[in-house]
Amino acid sequence: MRVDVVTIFPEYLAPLELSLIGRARSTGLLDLTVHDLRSWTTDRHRTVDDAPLGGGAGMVMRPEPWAAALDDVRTAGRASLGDGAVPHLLVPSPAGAPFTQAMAHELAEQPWLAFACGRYEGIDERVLEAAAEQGPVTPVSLGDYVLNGGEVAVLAVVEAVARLLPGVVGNPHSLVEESHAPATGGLLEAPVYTRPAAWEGREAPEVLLSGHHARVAAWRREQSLRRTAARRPDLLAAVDAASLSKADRAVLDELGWSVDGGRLRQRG
Ligand code: 6GU
Repeated sequence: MRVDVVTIFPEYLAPLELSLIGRARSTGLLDLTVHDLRSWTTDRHRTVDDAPLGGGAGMVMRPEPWAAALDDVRTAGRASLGDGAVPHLLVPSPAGAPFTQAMAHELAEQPWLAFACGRYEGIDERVLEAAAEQGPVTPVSLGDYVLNGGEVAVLAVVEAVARLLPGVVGNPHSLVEESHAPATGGLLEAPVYTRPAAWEGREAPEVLLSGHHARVAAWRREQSLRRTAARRPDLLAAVDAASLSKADRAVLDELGWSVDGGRLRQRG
């Protein structure tokens, strides 16, 4: 997969040289280039921003350097991926659609992603309009809170996507049962333990030492349901009730959840 990141803080992306993502880059699974937006400025002060039209607080990123940067990124990518190649442009923004594991799986199928990191109040909207005539553009948000710019979101999205590429994570089985994976049915993962079985007076759950695989699986399923009910009732409300066993329904009933029209609903 090819990835291009355009930012005014290239050093912010240095962590992408570490760990599994860094190794994926050095083994050629991930061809990632970070570009400094200021290379596409033409004035002596390398200006990238200006006051918002219509007034208001903060600054807005000017369209000219962005348009030139995205043009050059597209040209360079085509030289390496072929003339018909088009990047999927992701624009981190608190006003974007929430980034999800489902989106990570879709993006992991793409040959080429590009990220436009805004700072200040964001990028002039016409840059995104013009880019949308060249290929797909998706504004993405990490969640309902405000960061100073898109760089942290790029770190998160690149890591979430790249670890799904074949060969990036050593043991592909570890991708199967994690929280939000299709195999967990949209539930959170159960708590995990390792040795020692007794630590500072705290015992690990006895069932995990039993060697009884079916009992371990049933315990983990119950813990997933309890944890999801406590922490993410929104995820539980989205579960297809047809995927629930009798044992699942008994646990959920105890927690105050009933099946209603094929979905779960909290009583009271
Ligand atoms: Cl992607 N960008 C910014 N600036 N703030 C955010 C965000 C992104 N996601 C949540 N807050």
